[in-house]
Amino acid sequence: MKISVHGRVTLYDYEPTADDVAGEVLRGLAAPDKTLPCKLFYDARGSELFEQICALDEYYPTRTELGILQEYGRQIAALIGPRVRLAELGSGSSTKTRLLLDRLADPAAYVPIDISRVQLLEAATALAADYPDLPVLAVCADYTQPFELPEPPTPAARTVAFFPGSTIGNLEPPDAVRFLRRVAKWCGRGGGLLLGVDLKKDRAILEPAYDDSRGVTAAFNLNLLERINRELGADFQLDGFRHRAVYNEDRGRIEMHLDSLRPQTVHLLGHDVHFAEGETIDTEHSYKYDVEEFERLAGRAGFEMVRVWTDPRRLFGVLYLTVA
Ligand code: AVJ
Repeated sequence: MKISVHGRVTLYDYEPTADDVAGEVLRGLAAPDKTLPCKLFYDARGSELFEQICALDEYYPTRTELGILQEYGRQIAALIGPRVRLAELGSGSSTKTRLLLDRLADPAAYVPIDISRVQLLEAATALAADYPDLPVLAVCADYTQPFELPEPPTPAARTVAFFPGSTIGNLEPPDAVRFLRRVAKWCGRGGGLLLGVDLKKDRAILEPAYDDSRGVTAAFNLNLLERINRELGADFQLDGFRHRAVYNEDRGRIEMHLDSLRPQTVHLLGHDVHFAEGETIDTEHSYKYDVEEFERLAGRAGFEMVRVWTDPRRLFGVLYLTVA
């Protein structure tokens, strides 16, 4: 891990190497059912496309969660309490964080954690400029891998993890439990977790959110192949694949795919990867939960539900949990 200082931001760098990325890509494409890890969406271009997704009419989660944080921000800040070390998992543009920071009493530090180094530094330096008294300790990491949470310059009263956007839905439920156990360890007794979760709903709302009319989500999905071409020297032909999103109601998840439109062979790091016509790469699962269902899952990781806030249409939930 490397530590560097960028203005008022200290960066703790655990960025995955090109070798880590290559290993995961090769493993995913060698499997009988081809997959690619969704965390690879977020290179500089992918992060930009994701910001565009968040602004789409069809993509309700971002604006719904922002509305909840706005409406109940004072209650949330009161539950979190003074002198918090606020660690945000997958901080992206840090837009939602500002709603919290504006209401928190004397926060001890903000610890944004993100896999996209470019976006992390940009967001963290902008935020540090707007909150001159707040220590900003940025961590570039794949947060599903081990890393240490930096200590604030003056001790915090408690640690609260902020995990918005329903990103927890990207993990398979058993992995989500394992991951939340690690979060519980970081936070310790008396610590908390403020988490956004996308709720189960009709597929007529879900599917357009992941297959928008302007094709931004399709571009976001296809950028994965472009990135692999760019970073690993592969030769994916982008017009040979098509974006598809379906709601798998039995498993309670949106599944995003890239379908091969013809038989083709892709060359990648000395390997030939064959695709039959219609063969698919599974690129993302986005699990949807009922509040009770999520409460049980979090309970298995040692969290106790304190409060739930939702929007009037019950599209999205913001949950506050503490370490039991
Ligand atoms: C980043 C996990 C919140 O699953 O809704 C958006 C990613 N993928 N459109 C989601 C995503 C396609 C998103 N999360």
